[in-house]
Amino acid sequence: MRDNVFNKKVFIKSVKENLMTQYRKDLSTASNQEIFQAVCISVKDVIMDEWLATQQTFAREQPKTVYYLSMEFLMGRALGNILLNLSAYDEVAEALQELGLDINAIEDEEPDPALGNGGLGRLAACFLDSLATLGYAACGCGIRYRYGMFKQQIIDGFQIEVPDNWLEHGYPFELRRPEYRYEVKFGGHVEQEVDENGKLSFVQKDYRSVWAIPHDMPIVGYKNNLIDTLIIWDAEAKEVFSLDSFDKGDYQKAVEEEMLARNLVDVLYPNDNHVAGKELRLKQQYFFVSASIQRAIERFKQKNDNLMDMPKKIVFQMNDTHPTVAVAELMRILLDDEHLEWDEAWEITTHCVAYTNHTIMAEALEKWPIEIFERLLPRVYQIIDEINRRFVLEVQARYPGNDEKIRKMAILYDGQVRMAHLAIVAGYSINGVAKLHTEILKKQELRDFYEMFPDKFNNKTNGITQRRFLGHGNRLLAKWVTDKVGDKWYTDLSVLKELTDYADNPKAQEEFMEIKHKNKVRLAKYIKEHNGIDVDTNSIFDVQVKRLHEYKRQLLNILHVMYLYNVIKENPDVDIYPRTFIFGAKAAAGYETAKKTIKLINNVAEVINNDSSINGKIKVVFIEDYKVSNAEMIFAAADVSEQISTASKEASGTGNMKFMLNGAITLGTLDGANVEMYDEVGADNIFIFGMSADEVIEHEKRHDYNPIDYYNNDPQIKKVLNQLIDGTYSANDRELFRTLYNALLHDKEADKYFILADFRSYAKAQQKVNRYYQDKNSWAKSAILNVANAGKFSSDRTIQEYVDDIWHLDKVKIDNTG
Ligand code: 26Y
Repeated sequence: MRDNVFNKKVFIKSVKENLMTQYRKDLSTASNQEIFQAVCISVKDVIMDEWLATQQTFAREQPKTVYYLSMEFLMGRALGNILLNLSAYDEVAEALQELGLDINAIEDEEPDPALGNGGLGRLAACFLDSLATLGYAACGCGIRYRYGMFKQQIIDGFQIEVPDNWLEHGYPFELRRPEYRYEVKFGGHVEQEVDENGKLSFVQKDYRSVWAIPHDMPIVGYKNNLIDTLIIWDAEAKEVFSLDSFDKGDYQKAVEEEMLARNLVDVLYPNDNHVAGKELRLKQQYFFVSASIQRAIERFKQKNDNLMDMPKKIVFQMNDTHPTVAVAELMRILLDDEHLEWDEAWEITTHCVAYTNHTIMAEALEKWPIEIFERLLPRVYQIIDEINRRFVLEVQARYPGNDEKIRKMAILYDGQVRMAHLAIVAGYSINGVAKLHTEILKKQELRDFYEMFPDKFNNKTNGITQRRFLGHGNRLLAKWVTDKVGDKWYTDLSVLKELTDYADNPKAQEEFMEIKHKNKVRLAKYIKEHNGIDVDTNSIFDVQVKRLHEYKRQLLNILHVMYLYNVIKENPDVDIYPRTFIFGAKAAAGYETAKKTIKLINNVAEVINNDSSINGKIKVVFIEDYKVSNAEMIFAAADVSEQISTASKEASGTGNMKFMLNGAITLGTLDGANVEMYDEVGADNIFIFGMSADEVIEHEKRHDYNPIDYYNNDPQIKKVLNQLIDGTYSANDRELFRTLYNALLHDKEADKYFILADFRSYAKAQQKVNRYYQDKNSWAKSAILNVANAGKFSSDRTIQEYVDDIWHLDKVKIDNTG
């Protein structure tokens, strides 16, 4: 079947037919968007067959299934990735070429499904790719936001947020399945009833409810005929609203339900690592979690009659605390709908749910006011109250008379529900996302819990899918790698180690740098088209792309650029190899400091790029609307990867791994997964600078850091900081960047992220980069060694560890003969 459709001739015919049936057009009149849709329909044909075969195999073999519960799935475009995983990319590219079409232009017609903010959402997407490829039964569960992550426009240097209407033209790969809907209830109150057996039961009354309608997205495994499913839930009103068919009470209710359904899944909250505490977000959480759990239990019951067997067949992995209400919802269904005893329900729940922590940043820890929780989810709240009551008894038994422990560990405290505590108490596994991060969790943030439940804690260092971020994003390097070591790396990234043999080989080095250059030309073209800036493709491409956050320290990077510019101005003959500093970052809409940093980067770019006296030695580019699709191209073109977070703050990072895989050399702190990258690649092939996590934590404990000292004692630092408020980068407006200046020197927690403390060490590392790049062979060798040692950072490795240590899934083989 598959061979047939992707036979060039057959494929072309099928695309033409689709154009005719869908649009009554032929190739000469169809737009690229219409051709894109037509191509997708042809591809979908193949997918449908394999998808069905997979689901039939699952139904027959009943493998244990992981339900990956996540508020975010940052999928990126599907078409190219699906073609790659079906091993049809080249055929389709050639077929399109015969029609005079460039496959890249057709791929560009697909909107990025951006149902996520950043790292956590993209990790979920990589995990699904690996789960399908490794042959496991997995179901991603999330929300079908009508508007995903906003599109970013830069106007006059400022970030402007534009709604992301990704469903505008319809999304070709989703399948709406209204027949599998579930009801989700909000509000009202709980009444106790005695049933016919004299048993007490709890019933939610006077609630408002909506339908959760699943939309399935295919997750295509790499060349294994297996297709897993990502379910994204849409909300619909229960009744079609009609003005005259209700009495007064019903009318009110119908209006409320209509409004509830309409707003519920409207938009993704664009906050990364920062809680806004909006009630609607809690509604979103409960909505998709309740629907997903109802679905999992119903599927389980179709083939099993003993609920106590659930942990053998189902695991719910909670992607951070966002879906943690799952704990109470599972309990509620088991208690109220399935009529189990508390102890039975708790036994099942605590063997079915597991929790991944992605951050230690205090402002990202989810706490909900009890008042909201109780009003919105009255029965669920009762259950949390009971879980808390029992847990507090346990703590008291373990630490008699120690009220401090209860204050620190209770789930309900100070009028709030602490979601992480609920996740930890109920979860049978708690994992961090890089070694350093997990150690910090155990020793600092979650120390009390680690002491009480040491066996629950484990590390799962993050990973990325090589299929998208090398196979699709960097076709030239992918081919080079395959020429050198074969194509096994697509499913076993550890074979990249064999590239080590080529690191010293001058011919291989030259080929490698040639490929890097071509990728730089491709990015330069994109920059020219989008920014109107000419960049020197022989300059060092020094890249920092990630969400904008103070702890990620984009400010350190741009302050260093300002410093370099001063150095060049003062000493025009200074040895500086041409460098292009490339930034890409979205700031949360309400995050003022972050937005100011974007403005600063753009203003610095404006001044430096237009100063002909520096002969184009340095340039600064801010790439608008950083997203998965342009990220793939950016990683491929990078020479230097900036991973410069304050040590201890970046739980793992995953962009760092994508750069490494594409042969960029990391300039970074010993934070998150950088530590493990350092271990893999060795000190000679990575530029490390700055304070260690222990040092940072010590200073934070002692409150003894004083950035003013750096300002007073280092004239070059002083000069750069003064330039924030002397109008150099603000057309003489001395106020524009004063908040940034004050944040570094005068605010209560001045320079909270130790930018000035790390500045000199960073500048020194940058100087090393400058020198090292001029030794072309050494640079090429190090770059190749980065690729060669990136094997550990495949999400296939990560997923296999989750399977072995936490999920215990069964491997499934899909027979494609039928
Ligand atoms: C608003 C709120 C509760 C919230 C929303 C999004 C809190 C956190 C987030 C997102 C967090 C996130 O993306 N964390 C990142 O997870 C990556 C994958 O594990 C890590 O690599 C990265 O270091 C971490 O910042």
